Amino acid sequence: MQDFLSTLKINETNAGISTGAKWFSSSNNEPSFSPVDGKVIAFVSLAAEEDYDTIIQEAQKAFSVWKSVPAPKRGDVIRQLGDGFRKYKNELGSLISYETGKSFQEGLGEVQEVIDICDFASGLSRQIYGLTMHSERPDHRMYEQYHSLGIVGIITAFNFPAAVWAWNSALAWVCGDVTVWKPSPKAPLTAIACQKITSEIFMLNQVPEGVSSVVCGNNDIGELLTKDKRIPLVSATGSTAMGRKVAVAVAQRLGKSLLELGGNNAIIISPDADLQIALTASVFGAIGTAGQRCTSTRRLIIHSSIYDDFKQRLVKAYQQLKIGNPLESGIHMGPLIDKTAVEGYLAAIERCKAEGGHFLVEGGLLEGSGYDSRCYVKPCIAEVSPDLPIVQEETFAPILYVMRYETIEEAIAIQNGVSQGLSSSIMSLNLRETELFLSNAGSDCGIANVNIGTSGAEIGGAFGGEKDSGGGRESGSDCWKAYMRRQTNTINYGNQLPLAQGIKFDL
Ligand code: UN1
Repeated sequence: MQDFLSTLKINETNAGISTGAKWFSSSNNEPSFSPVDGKVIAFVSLAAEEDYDTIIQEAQKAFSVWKSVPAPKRGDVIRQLGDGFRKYKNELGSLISYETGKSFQEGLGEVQEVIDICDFASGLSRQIYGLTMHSERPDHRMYEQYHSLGIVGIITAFNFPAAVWAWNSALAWVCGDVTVWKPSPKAPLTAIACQKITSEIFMLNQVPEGVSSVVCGNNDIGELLTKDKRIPLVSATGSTAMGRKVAVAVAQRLGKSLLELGGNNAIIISPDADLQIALTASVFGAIGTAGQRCTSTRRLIIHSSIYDDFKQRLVKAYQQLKIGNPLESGIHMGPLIDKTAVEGYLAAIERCKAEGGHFLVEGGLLEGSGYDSRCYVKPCIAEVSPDLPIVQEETFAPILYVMRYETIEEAIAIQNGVSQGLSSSIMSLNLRETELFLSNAGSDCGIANVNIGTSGAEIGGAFGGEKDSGGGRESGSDCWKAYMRRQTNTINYGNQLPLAQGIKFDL
């Protein structure tokens, strides 16, 4: 047993259902495998339908208490929660790296993202502002205020097994909501560790049982969440295909959904780019988290005048990448999450070749000692025409497609010419190009960056995308509004009842 597991109170077999201090087990124990060495890290018991119902009932009870706690008091608990995550940063970063295969540096970065959103939410708890407006009627006052919504269902993916939960739950909690989290079955131990850290802080503050719940389970639990009328908001992260199902199920019962789905993110590299910045950003974007971020860079759109030069730099950089155990220092890229992901990666390479793509850096499985889990692959680069069918799809793997352009308008059209619209960037020191890229005629994505890559957003901004990327916005800015219900209040302090729109009605 690794030290970080015992510090995080992960046992050989773990209950996977919890309302806080209370943990419930079931007879259905499933292993969580590490893609790093292929070993079983620990077992987790999964929820059945009856367990799910117990959790929702507890959450409903908790909501009636938690919503009455003043927001700044709730914010103070979340401030302490940030400190809880600071205390376990190394251990949780190690677990994330071991359970998902992302580099230890990225594991630490993910815990930092949890800490940052706790700090943000704590400040937010004193800034839940509504507008006031002037009434058209004499002696009337109008304003709007935000009230708590209820239970927020959170469905997360394996690639950000802690941060995306925290973006949602930290905001939901300061807004007076309670959360029920269904983590990815590929990373349940990270969820259990996060819940244990949370319940340690919540218990110290007498936060009611049920404010933070975890329900480990398979798709059936996700389906229960989406169909459940008791859950006014479902926030789901995953593939576009999954998002479509969630959107339909939640809309059917007129619930609200917040969807953060796939991306097909591109970087435009202009002749006026700082090529060293462009190179580092492109390589980190393409191979960070082994290409398994929704913000991963999948396409490079390079100006023809620098195309050959930049290609050479890229190939050279790829030759220097260190792939291996992500917990060791100096490793750039670890394994893919599992063998199914490896199959998807290999199939995409074959399709790309069949469609006419030409590989500048070949892909394939890495074999030999240290790669025993059979989840380690070679990051690869293919030269393609932008309209190849495979290039329209998000393959969650380190496959980078490069293509050339002649005019900035053409580059923007290529960047926008896919069904997804999450993240985008331009590398250029030319103000005319960068402003065009950011203008209404520019990128159609939820995130548009200049001289930084497509991944690695800060929590302070709103995170999310357009089109097939789902349209949701999470984390910073005014995203908290999604977790509350807005109420407009009009108050008459006069001795008449004038009606709006000047309507006369006398009795
Ligand atoms: C995701 O891949 O689902 O911007 C989230 C980033 C991270 C979050 C990614 N801060 O790459």
